[in-house]
Amino acid sequence: MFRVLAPLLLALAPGLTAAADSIRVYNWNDYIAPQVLESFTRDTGIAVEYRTFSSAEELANALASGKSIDVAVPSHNDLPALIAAGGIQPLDLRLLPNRKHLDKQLLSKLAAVDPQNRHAVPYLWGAVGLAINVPQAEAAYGGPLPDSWSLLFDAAQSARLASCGVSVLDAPDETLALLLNYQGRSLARSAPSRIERAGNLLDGLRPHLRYVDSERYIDDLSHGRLCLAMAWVGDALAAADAGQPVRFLVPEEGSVLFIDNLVIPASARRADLAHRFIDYLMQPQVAALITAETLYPNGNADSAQFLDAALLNQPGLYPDQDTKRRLHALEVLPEKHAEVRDRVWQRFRAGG
Ligand code: N2P
Repeated sequence: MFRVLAPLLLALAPGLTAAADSIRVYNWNDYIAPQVLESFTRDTGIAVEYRTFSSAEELANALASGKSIDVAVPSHNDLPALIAAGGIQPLDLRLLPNRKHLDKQLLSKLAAVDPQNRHAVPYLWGAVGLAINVPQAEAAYGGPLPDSWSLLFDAAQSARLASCGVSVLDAPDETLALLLNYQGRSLARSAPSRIERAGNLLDGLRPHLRYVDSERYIDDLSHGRLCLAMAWVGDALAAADAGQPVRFLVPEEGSVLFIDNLVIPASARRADLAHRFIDYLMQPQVAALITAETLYPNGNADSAQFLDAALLNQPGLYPDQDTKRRLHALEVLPEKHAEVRDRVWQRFRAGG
């Protein structure tokens, strides 16, 4: 269950304290600055057992497994179900003085999925888009590329790109929302039969895809092994930073935004220390460091002063006005549709 990808067990020197304070943190892959974990342990004496996941499903399974987790990072659209199931604890705001640095607008948006912001504080957020290795993709496509999700969702177009490598995130809510939006519809308002048909369309694309995965693509994009990937913004920008001619595109049909949040699961053994960790991450300088390292925007209004101008103005990182108009927060899928979504997705991911 716990994939130990970047196992940073930052234990205190044995013997320093009899029962060392430690917390278990479960975060998305490539979603922190490792030096922040080190400085937290140095400053507080609290060790962090840090593990990562790469899909909402993996996090949901871990939370349902009963294994104790002190801090987790669910996306906003999964908060209502988690709260309803009693999967996460209300936060003690008195233990989170750095909460004052958070972006008020973002908090009020989040209140729609977490009434009064009782359970979650925003961590990082961002857009879903297409990461395109332009020279490779144009060569395979045979000319200039349309600024459209058709590159992926139109089977004739993705077939032309298959030779240089196409991938899709292991993210059913995002993918289905984008496909239905491309078809002029909305996932949240679609009947199960329409979700089923969307799944059939995805199955038809499957032969053109290298894989459905949210982690492998980061390295592959950074090494020129994929020319088109449905991507989360920071992962795409990381490939550009690695020197590849990769562009992050929010296509003309628009796209979805996610807001990922720090929460304390019901299974936490050390809610007290979890609050300290969450508060630590909300220091503006720490938030800035995390954004600089991950290339994801943060929810910390006071961190901007600690960000390099070059980073603040990096195209794509903080979406410009025009792009913002085309972005909408991922909608919450009605609980009764989760079953059809999961069935359709498992089939697609496995190979159509
Ligand atoms: C970064 C993970 C992004 C999280 N690799 C999307 N919710």
